Amino acid sequence: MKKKITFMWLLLSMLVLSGCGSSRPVETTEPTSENSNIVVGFSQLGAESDWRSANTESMKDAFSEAAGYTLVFKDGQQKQTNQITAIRTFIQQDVDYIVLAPVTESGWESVMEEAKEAGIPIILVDRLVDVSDKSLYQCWVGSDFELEGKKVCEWLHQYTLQNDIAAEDLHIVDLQGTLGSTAQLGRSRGLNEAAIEHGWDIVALRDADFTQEKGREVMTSLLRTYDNINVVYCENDNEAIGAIKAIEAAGLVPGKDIANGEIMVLSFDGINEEALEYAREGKIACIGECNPLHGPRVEAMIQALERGETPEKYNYVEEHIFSALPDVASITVDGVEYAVTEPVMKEKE
Ligand code: GYE
Repeated sequence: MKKKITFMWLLLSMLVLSGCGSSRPVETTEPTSENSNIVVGFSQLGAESDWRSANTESMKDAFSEAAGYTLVFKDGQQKQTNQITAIRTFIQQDVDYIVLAPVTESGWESVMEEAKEAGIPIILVDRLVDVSDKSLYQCWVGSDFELEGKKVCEWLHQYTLQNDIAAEDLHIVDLQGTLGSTAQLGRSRGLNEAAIEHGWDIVALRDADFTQEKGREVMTSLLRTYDNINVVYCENDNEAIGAIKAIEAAGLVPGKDIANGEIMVLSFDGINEEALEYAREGKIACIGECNPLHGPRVEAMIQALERGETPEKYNYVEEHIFSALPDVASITVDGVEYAVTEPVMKEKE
């Protein structure tokens, strides 16, 4: 039951309703073929990282006018209240689909019910929402964040075995992503489980909000507080870049030689050229890839819905693991082997 209400049409009717157009005649002709685009409201959570910028670009490319879409894009600036307002605006505009990249998992129930009552399907991208009624969203595409965490930790475990580093000699700090986001929850869980399994020392966990500035700030303060940190697990590349700046500013060296006082940096994403360069230099020891190019995937889901099909509910993307260090050639997690590859940005799909 597609509405195909055009965006222009909708703006004109809003002008009439709000009275702004009352002094002028308002064109109220029926939509023509050129304005029969599918209208997609996309609530992006923010612009905190390079991953996010690549994701936004991928979505904008996929939902172009040329492809038959009108994209209404709203940047939530990392605030859930902004995203809720955006969704309410989309409902008022009677868009055909709402795509939501939620900042955190909780607190979406009521606004998603409003969309359901209005008959507007919601598609989730990247992170998930924690709602008991899963019919509030049609489907989701994103990464298995816990698996990403497990992969990076397994790399670290193998590295310590290769280099005779005792588990109890690892003193790790976790620069967490935005607390309560699916990416943070999964990656933090991956580390926590590996630490329990291997007996690693987790010195501290701190929120660094997936940004470079927070990464730098938090790492600076951790280095002042603790003198035994030898591994920093950064939950994205922007935090890692910030952490490296903090390590160097403190007169320390980011690198693999933790037995001789270097601090090993681990990270996620693999989309930021600066971070990939650091990985090639060994300043970042290992990056768990996180693929942001979801635009064509979400577009394919909308096309399936348009054809009356039911897309798979949960869609995980395949991801690699990067390291320039020769120590670990491959890792095995949950029975699956992953080759450790050169830190080179993967081709856009
Ligand atoms: O890793 C980080 C971004 O949710 C997968 O959010 C995403 C994460 C990504 O800010 O860079």
